[in-house]
Amino acid sequence: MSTPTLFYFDGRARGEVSRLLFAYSGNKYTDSRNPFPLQDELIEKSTFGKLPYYEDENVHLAQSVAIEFYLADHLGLTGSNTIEKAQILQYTLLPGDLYVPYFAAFLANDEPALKTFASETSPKVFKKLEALLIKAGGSYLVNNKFSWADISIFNLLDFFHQQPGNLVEVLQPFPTLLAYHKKIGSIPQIAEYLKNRATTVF
Ligand SMILES: N[C@@H](CCC(=O)N[C@@H](CS)C(=O)NCC(=O)O)C(=O)O
Repeated sequence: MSTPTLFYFDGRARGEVSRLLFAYSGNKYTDSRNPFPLQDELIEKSTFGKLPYYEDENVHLAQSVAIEFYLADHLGLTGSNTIEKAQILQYTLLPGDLYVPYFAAFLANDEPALKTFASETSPKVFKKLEALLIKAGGSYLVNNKFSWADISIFNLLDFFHQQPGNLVEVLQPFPTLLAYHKKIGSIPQIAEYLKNRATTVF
């Protein structure tokens, strides 16, 4: 059996939920971290010419959320009925909505846009998320069960903890989200992964 390979850049962003799912599972994989801009060989190989891209002996996949779904489904973390599955998916698609404006501003070093992101765009989302988590009981986002949604939203909160520019300040008015970030981050396999994770710029 060949080892699965996850191709991404040397950063967290759209690759990190898949890495966290591998860490949670304990399954072996090759964490292929590639330079930017993408080399022709990888543009050719990947489904749509972008990363992340995933390969194992059964499937070749693009799109971060599709790769996450594939990994999470093998772990039983994608819900047990249609409603749960759809609710989990709504959370796992949310980080991308914040990555788009964040990276547009971050990569352009656009200070005013970064300020708007930190003072308006992201707090609006976290206010909603905090209320949803409280309504769900404060521990897990969907039906009181640990799922892919929790790994994905944990990673979004963690992204805010890691990014420069004191982005973590955005989370301070949301104590339930902060406690949730701590709790999911202390799941033993996840805590072990985070302890050994190298620092990257995104
Ligand atoms: N919707 C896609 C977005 C893929 C994407 O835009 N990837 C970026 C990095 S996050 C990329 O490969 N950029 C390199 C390029 O466009 O050459 C996903 O979620 O995987």
